[in-house]
Amino acid sequence: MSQVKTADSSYNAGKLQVLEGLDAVRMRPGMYIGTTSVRGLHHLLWEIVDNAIDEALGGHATEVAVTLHKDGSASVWDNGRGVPVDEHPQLHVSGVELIYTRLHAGGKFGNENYAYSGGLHGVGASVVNALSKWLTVDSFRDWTHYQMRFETVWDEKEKKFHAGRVVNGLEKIGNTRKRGTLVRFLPDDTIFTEDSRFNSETVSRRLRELAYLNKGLKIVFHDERAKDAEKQHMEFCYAGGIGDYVKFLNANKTSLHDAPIMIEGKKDDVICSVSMQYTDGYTESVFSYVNNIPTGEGGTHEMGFRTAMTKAFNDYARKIGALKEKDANLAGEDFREGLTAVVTVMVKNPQFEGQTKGKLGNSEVKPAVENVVALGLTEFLEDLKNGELAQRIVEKAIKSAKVREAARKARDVARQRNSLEAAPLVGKLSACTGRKAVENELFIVEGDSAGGSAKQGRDRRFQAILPLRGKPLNAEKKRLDQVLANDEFRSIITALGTNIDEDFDLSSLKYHKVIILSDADQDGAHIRAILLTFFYRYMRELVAQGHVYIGMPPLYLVKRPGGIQEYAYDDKELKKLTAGKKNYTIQRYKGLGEMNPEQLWETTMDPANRKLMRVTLEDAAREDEIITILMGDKVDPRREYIISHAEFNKEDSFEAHAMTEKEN
Ligand code: TSJ
Repeated sequence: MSQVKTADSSYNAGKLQVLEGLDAVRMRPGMYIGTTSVRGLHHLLWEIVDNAIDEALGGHATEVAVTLHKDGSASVWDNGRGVPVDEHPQLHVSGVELIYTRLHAGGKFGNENYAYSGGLHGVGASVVNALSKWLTVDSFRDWTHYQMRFETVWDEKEKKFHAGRVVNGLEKIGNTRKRGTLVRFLPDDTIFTEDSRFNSETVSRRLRELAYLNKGLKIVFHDERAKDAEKQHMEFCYAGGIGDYVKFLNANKTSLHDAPIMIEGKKDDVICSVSMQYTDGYTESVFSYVNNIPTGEGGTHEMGFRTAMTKAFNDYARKIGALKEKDANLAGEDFREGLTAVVTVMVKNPQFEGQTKGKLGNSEVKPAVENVVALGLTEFLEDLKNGELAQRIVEKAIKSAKVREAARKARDVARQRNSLEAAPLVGKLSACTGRKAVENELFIVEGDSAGGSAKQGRDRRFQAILPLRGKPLNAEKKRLDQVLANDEFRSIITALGTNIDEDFDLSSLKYHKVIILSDADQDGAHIRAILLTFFYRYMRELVAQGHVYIGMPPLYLVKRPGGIQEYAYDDKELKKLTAGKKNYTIQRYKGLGEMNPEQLWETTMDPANRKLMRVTLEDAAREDEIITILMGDKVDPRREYIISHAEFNKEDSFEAHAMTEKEN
């Protein structure tokens, strides 16, 4: 393997520092990419993809392609200008070398065209280089194909790795008629020890999302590892941008109008696009983004959007006489009943706040978005050809206000009677004896029989069991009053002690771990999705503060001679357990009910042995989105989706982060 050149004129103190900078990334990868779990692994890919998308955003590229290769590497290509290859006047190294070896260097800095680049993933290509075994860059520029290669090399003298060193300096490979940049890298599996393989589902989902967010951009995805031809090659390109996105989200629902309401504008350096489509349902689904990054916790852009919507619709309602002078204004939520919307903004120097950094904090964005949306929406409503739709939305809102008022009254009565505390829990919840909420755990268990096993197997000092009989109803199609009327949800609300929605109070939480235990089959996945959607919609803080977990029962029991029994939680573990062994039998667990109380305790409930996945707000939001897509009026696509996504215990599906108890 080649060595790093020393003692030439370009080798100066500054450069040495730079290289040690990359080594530092390997010492503390978490500081740069947050985590070395699969999530951090994907951050590497998003960083590179972001750079290609930036080239398109700047108007220089029309196509981006991502390939997952069989050797575990990934490559990203765009048909833009090609990364600059000329030498930096002071540093005497090429632009390419600068981008990959200097922390925080790159085209994005000090360049107006790149002012809106992503703030969250923007760790720099150099970080990707530092955390890869090797990385290659091909630049097709000025009719010439240039190439450069970096490797993380072992230093025998110093007994350590040097991150991302140049092994092949910038070379002219030949002539070309192509333009663009191709970057390929192999994530270092000694860094990403948990899992160093890219997840096809995660990657394709995000690429599809990026295609919706960047109107007209063609994004191609190749997964050379996939067996299924259908999954090997996908193309995403949406001429309607986020308008197509809301149509996709509403595909299984009955929408009130065909063409989404589109609003676009720029105010004070904030570029803002909104698409809205109403359905005949009751729930509101607003998906927001800042510089192409999802903001699951909302923030100032969503606030501006809501304020503007409320104002524009109320003004319009008065103008057409639906609201009289004496009438109070309608509430914002009344105009959002049945609404699916996508709000996306481009912001300079975005500040991300909140637990998961999923909330936009920039205060200047609210008035800017408010201005753009109020103007655009008013224009839409006052356009005579939209009059009929506008009238229907106002009527729907007036109806919603009436129902809401009735529900509030009913709730007040219910609260006075304290009925939430009473009936549904009798004979259902098996409470624990301990009184310390911080230590206590509530297992929400699918089915009475598994509930019975859990009840017998648990440590009653701190573990409470709430069995669910059948499925709780899907919160998606229901109004709050209907959700409150459902016994399964009522018992969960009562057991947790927090109340819900506007009245939610985290400080009254009686169990700091809320653990969903469902079967590893379709029904189980469905129940889990419904529960997560419920928590996401009505107890969001519970998820945001990390109180919600998914219990992981083992999938297999391996028995060997001599009475040896071992459990495997996924196929990978099963392979490990049986590798090189003869004389064993495998029992596959289909449901929790197949385990006796001792087995359930040992494998799934005992904090010393069990596996839990902590649910992030992102995970819950994804379930919510899936439910939004699925729980429409049409049945077949829904079934198909559930079936293809239900095997959550397989490595490459549900992506909450598996953690053992110790890591928490
Ligand atoms: F991440 C990355 F940096 F490695 C990367 C960059 C990865 C990929 C897939 C693409 C890119 C990239 C960078 N694509 N296109 C560019 N463009 C530039 O860096 C560029 C090109 C021309 C000029 C110019 O002023 O002529 C300026 C820049 C910044």
